[in-house]
Amino acid sequence: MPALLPEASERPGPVHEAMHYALTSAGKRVRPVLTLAVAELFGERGAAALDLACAVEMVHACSLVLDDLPSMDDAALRRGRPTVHRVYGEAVALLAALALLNRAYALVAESAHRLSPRRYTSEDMVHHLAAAIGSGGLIGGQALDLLSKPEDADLDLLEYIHSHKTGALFMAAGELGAMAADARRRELEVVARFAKNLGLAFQISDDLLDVLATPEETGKDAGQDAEKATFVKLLGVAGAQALATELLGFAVESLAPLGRRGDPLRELALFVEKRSR
Ligand code: GRG
Repeated sequence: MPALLPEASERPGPVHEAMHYALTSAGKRVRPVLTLAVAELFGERGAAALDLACAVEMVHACSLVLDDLPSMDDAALRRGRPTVHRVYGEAVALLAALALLNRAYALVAESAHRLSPRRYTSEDMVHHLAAAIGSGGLIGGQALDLLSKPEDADLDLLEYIHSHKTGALFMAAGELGAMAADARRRELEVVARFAKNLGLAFQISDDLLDVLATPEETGKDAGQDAEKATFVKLLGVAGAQALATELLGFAVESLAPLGRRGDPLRELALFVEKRSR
């Protein structure tokens, strides 16, 4: 993955260094694994699919750098190390995040061109990612996450926030993998349904870990959601756990049309169910 970025020694050094710092730290890589698992189950195993998966991780890394900024969550710890702005300053962190995002778009276009699936154009793939990130996707979810008061939160608002700020990138990760492998539209829908439920369950488990796990376990500050609307606040720990389990059940059910080919995705759902970081 670092080979897909400009060298840290290349100008502007601090921005490139911060990009490497953000991208190569010890994340779980769930989203790119989803892209690769989906591409592989539909028969695509080449290097271009790997680059596509790296682009998805770049978008995620960008979102984490922005999410941690003082004007957003003001986090000190991420992936077991100081956040990017704590090391490089706010201006460099912002520029590095934007540069990661830009690199991701370029990489999706390049990979799509190399893959050249029959059913999807390179524009389809770039457009798909852009829609997932925009104000109707991650940005929209993040905006309402920051602006909503916990007392205003109901299930509908929380579902909007979670499915946009987290679910949208899970969906794009899965769908891009399917497009890379030239999956049929019907198969793309199966993947989208799986990824939507998986993403929502993943965010609920993230909220649960925020109250139940230590910074040593998660690699990030605990209690970050104290001022926020979360499913844990609305439903309690047991209620949120039950909802996450139900959503993972829906995710796995939606894989039925894939038969045994869906097993790697079933494994991923199990990982989300059991995760402790
Ligand atoms: C322009 C890409 C872009 C985003 C702008 C800041 C923002 C809008 C959105 C933030 C979205 C966000 C950070 C949602 C939280 C998702 C989440 C559960 C993060 C933690 O994911 P893990 O556990 O992290 O997969 P690791 O470190 O393992 O990769």
